[in-house]
Amino acid sequence: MKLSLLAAVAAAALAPALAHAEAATPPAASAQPAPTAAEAEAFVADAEKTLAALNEYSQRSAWVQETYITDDTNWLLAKANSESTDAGVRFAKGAARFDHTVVDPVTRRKLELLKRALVLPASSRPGASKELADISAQLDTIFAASTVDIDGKALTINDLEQLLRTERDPAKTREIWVKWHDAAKPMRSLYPRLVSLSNEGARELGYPDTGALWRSWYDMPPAQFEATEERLWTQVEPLYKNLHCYVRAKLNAKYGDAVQPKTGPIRADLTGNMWAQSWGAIYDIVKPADGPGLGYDLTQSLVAHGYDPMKMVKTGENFYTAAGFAPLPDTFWKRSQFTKPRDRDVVCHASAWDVDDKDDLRVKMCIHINDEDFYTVHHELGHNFYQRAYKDQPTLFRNGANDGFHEAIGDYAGLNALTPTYLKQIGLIDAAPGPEADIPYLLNMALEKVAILPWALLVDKWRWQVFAGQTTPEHYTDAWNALRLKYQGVTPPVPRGPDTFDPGAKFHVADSTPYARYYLADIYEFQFYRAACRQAGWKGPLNRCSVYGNKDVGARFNAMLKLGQSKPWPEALAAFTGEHDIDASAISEYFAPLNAWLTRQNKGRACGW
Ligand code: X8Z
Ligand code: ZN
Repeated sequence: MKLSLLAAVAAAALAPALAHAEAATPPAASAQPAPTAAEAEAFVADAEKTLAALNEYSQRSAWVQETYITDDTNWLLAKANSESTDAGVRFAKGAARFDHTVVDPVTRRKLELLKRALVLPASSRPGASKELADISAQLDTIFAASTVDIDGKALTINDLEQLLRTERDPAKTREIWVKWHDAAKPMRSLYPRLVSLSNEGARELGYPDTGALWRSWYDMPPAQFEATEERLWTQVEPLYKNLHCYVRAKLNAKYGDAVQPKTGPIRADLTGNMWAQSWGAIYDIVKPADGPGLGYDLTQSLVAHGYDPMKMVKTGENFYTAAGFAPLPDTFWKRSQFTKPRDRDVVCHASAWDVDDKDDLRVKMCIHINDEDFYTVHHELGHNFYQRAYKDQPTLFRNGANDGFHEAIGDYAGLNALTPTYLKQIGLIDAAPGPEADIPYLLNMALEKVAILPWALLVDKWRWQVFAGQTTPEHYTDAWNALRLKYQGVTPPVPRGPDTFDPGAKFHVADSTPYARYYLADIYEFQFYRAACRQAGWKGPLNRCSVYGNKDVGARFNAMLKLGQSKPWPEALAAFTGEHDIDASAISEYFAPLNAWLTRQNKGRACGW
């Protein structure tokens, strides 16, 4: 989802009624009586009106900037974002004045949301928000507009990602990896200032640092959120280690000891992905040695069936309309960006927008006709259908139950849409393979859904350390690669020098988009999917379930979506699943047959790194 700085309204999840321990409340104004409930309500009404207008202005500025990057659009966006940040800080501080006022629960929730709404706050010192917005725009532009020379061609990250999917020469994958990571070097001198400006703002709002603010978005104390992430990791780590062990052995068999040793970490550039966060592109290398295999190649089917970007998006839309959702508005088709324009720099990283917070839904992608983007289309549209489902909520509740929910909606659709059952229903394959294809299918899914888990966990662990001052600028890349080694068990193809800024090679770091959301989403989506399949009365293996076309399930799903963030997320979760907590048992259940198979394959191997 695309969030403006202020769309804090968009980025934050709601916190419980009272401030958390980590978020200090400003000292009570000495002798003054607490403001009244009527004053609180008037304050909230003003905030909603003002923020809605500023948010729309920022979104429109961001749309123009991201689809046409120039000095001028950067300037316009930075100005809009700085004004939004100033207002966000003003309202966050204003909301804290009502900490001791007795108000109705809806007003209380809105006040709490306002206090933690910003992603990168700035202090109220004149010029602070503008400087922060300028730095943010510069970082974004370095990421989106940088090119590197590969065989005489100037390639952007969008091109490099495609290249890495299919390049199998390890000297070449190393070159691509190193050149792109080196392209982030100019960010190194900018990032410390972003950190200190944003921390200055966070402290003014009563948080120890920006990381503590980010951890306060989940309807629980920040420390409990960290513990929740760890609990989930304990649940899924053995599965990841099993997958890592198997994939490493396959890479070793293909490339030999000199390129990929039998033990130790996996060389990051060999995974078919710049960040080693999804490994689906190397399915051809790691597929089971015997057996019938997947039975089809989705990328080839899409090409063979004449899919173009428009058809990809129409197919994605159809998944949702078949569940009972209204079709996307005409403006979606007129205003979205589906392909990369030839003549200008744009941000290709996929995003979904709700420009006026009502009906002006859009996606911005640079679609390639392949299985990955088939999935991503469903992912992005999930954001749009969520946005429309909660559009009648008051402004401050127009957001996901938490940011992980927002990411998980389209992923839930994607889990259904990738099943052979569904692909056959929409004519992309002639026949759905039988149970003999389950292991190849689950392996292919694990290369995406299991491989991403440690990565999705570590990106914000790194940022939390940086915001807390535990990692200083001289150690940015070292600390990053230490976390990559610890959680993912991957290593850069070459040692990285002190002038590098490897975290900046990832969109969400350059763009300051929080990342814990993807970790949560990877767990929630399987909870949603299992619940949907149970509702549909599915009795077979989870991986073969598709609820495509089931309007009863669609109606229950919509009931969760339309809550927006009006309720704490456990209530939204329970509305659809009957479960009240985030829990990795659904993802474990889904992959259980694969986990058993991997254990057999890994027999005799020394797993881990
Ligand atoms: O950024 C995204 C989406 C847009 S919200 C395409 N994702 C993460 C990434 O690309 O790193 C989806 C999966 C993780
Ligand atoms: Zn997303």
